[in-house]
Amino acid sequence: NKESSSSRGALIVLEGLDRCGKTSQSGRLYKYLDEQGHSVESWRFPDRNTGVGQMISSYLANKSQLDDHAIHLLFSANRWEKRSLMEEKLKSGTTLIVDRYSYSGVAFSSAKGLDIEWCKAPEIGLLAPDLVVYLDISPEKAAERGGYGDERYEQLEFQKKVAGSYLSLRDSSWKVIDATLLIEDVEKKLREVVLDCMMTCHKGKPMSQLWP
Ligand code: Z5A
Repeated sequence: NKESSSSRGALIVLEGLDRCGKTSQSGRLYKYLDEQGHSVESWRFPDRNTGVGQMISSYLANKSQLDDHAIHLLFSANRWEKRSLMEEKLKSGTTLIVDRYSYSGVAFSSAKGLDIEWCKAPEIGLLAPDLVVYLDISPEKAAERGGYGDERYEQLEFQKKVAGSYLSLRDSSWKVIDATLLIEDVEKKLREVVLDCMMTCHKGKPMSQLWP
């Protein structure tokens, strides 16, 4: 399961409920690392630019209907279609800041009632993040941030179930940051854990695969 490597980039994943601030923080972190001279890219899942991503986008906009299992597999396929590029980038020394990953896949589908082990299965073999940061906010507080749009899943009752799913997925390696702090304070805490993780990857921490 492990591969040896040297001086590689770090795979940083941001997770959390809708409106927790992932997009804002990814942007700020990217800008900071880039200005510091690091090789860094900002990614997000779903990646709506691929063929699979367009099917997902239409589903999220309620323009198409799909069986819960089928959409789960599409979200997973969307990560698989980026896997080799992801590995290439990391090996060449580029750090990737990824807004949502397999944990979103499992949290959202299991919140609909799908079996959690079934949900985890198609993710096996994807690259394991070097760091998962959970931006912690209650569903109620998140809903207050500008309200929800028209996309599927943007409803308080469903977000409460997603929060419960995330809780059962979290392990002690995750870094949890209070997402209700001032945006600059979240940013500061995020930088600290990310720089620390980048250092361990730079020193030769091996890459591994889901689920470790
Ligand atoms: N999904 C899935 O089911 N399966 C999968 O495998 C994957 C995803 C990968 C689309 O995701 C949906 O797909 C998502 C999960 C599901 N559904 N939901 N819910 P998406 O990534 O396209 O959408 P999103 O994650 O929900 O993104 P978002 O709405 O853009 O939220 P965000 O990125 O976490 O937050 P933000 O845009 O940075 O901030 C939201 C607002 O809060 C904004 O006005 C900010 O200015 C404000 N904000 C941010 N931080 C703060 C602080 N600290 N204080 C005050 N206000 C703040």
